[in-house]
Amino acid sequence: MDNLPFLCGYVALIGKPNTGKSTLMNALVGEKLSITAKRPQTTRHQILGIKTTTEYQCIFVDTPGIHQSQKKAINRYMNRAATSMLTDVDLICVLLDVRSFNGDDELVLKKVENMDNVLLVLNKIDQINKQQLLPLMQRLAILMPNLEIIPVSALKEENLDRLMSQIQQRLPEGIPHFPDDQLTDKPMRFIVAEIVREKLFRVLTQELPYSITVNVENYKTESDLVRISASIWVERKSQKGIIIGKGGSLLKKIGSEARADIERLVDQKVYLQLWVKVREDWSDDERSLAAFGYSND
Ligand SMILES: Nc1nc2c(ncn2[C@@H]2O[C@H](COP(=O)(O)OP(=O)(O)O)[C@@H](O)[C@H]2O)c(=O)[nH]1
Ligand SMILES: [Mg+2]
Repeated sequence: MDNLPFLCGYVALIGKPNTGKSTLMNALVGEKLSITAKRPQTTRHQILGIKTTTEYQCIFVDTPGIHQSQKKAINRYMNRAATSMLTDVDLICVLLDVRSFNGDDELVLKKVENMDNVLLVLNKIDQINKQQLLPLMQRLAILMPNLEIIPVSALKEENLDRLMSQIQQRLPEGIPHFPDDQLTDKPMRFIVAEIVREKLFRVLTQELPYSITVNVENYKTESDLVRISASIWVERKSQKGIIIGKGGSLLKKIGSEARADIERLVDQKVYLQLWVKVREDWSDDERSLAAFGYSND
């Protein structure tokens, strides 16, 4: 065993929005790094999730979803980002949602049809029974005859061992690119902002969340706790009121749910202070965002 070469490679998770890419990455890495939500396109940035064992280091690349509508600039940008990285990775896992296989998925499959380093991951099998699964597996086998198809449930963590061993078999030899305790390429400030953003997505039901930005102003590790303060930037005063809620109740809920997630992640007590601010002069804020840089920590 000891003489086996170490394996290290990049594995892209692609698929249309909502197929469970972020959920799967979190499940495989064992930590909540990438936010997930019922709404499509919650993942705005590309994020790495790193899983290191004694045998391999697998670097997952979670991407914003690929989808057909190219009308909006932001969608075009996300499509480009998701597509351009395909040639840089060692393996591509295409995620498909058993309940919603359609033309958008075929578009994604088209992108990888001439590549040989591809696995098909049929996700959300907890949502259907075996009789329903079989015809879909057969249809995919005809469509993509050379590809291994692995049915899983990212949410219920079913069949992930089999998926992981299929991935491992396809990783190239190589020395680890990251220290073995590093879970992501993003600094904690970034992850914290994402966690707060996820909570906002969950509690706010209207279009509002898309215009929200979260900025972590302070992140300080002290001997017995981590002290964090963050601002939630909105565009209008009325939105500020909605987020704060009656007597501050909603903001409190967002804060305590986010704190629980962050505590689990950093394995330490967390003191989280949240502010809601109206973004009246966006250009100034952008400057300050750049100043924070999302890059140190
Ligand atoms: N039932 C079920 N739901 C899942 C599964 N995987 C993901 N989901 C849900 O599908 C939604 C979208 O997941 P997400 O990971 O954000 O999708 P992404 O857009 O591809 O990153 C979320 O509500 C997840 O909880 C699964 O295996 N089973
Ligand atoms: Mg996602």
